[in-house]
Amino acid sequence: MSNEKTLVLVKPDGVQRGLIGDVIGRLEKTGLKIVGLKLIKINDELAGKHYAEHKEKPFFEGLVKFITSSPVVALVLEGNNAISVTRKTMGSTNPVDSPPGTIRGDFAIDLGRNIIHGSANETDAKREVDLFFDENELSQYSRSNDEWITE
Ligand code: D4T
Repeated sequence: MSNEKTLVLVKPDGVQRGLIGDVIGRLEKTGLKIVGLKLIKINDELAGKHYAEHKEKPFFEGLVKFITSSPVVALVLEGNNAISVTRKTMGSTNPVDSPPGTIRGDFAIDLGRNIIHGSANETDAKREVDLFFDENELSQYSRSNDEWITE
């Protein structure tokens, strides 16, 4: 689909390691527009909802413990193919399989400490944006250079 919104989290490891600026900077430079942004502490309830698909997995408990262990930065990015562009910029789930130049490839070495989350598809993106942001926390605006980013 052309114009999309996607949810990104700079996970606790990214926040603790001082990588918020690097991560957001890389995503910003793609041309995607930041339409929502906040620092929040995820509680068990929100973690359970966000990772509902992994409830039965052996790593679920560790995942919830990790994602609730420190604040995260949540952001909503908007633009043409925002979901796939963000996933490409992030790299693979396992940093070991992420090439240099991707966020995970450059900043991470462990599957359970992979710095960033990005929505996997349109259905997840809608659900996750709604889960983390109220409608009034999202901004609609145009940028003076939009015509130099999207034809
Ligand atoms: P997230 O959701 O964090 O963006 O990651 P992905 O979308 O790329 O990957 P995922 O949903 O399959 O995994 C969610 C989260 O769980 C961690 N994880 C995953 C883990 O700790 N052990 C595992 O074996 C797997 C598969 C990493 C990301």
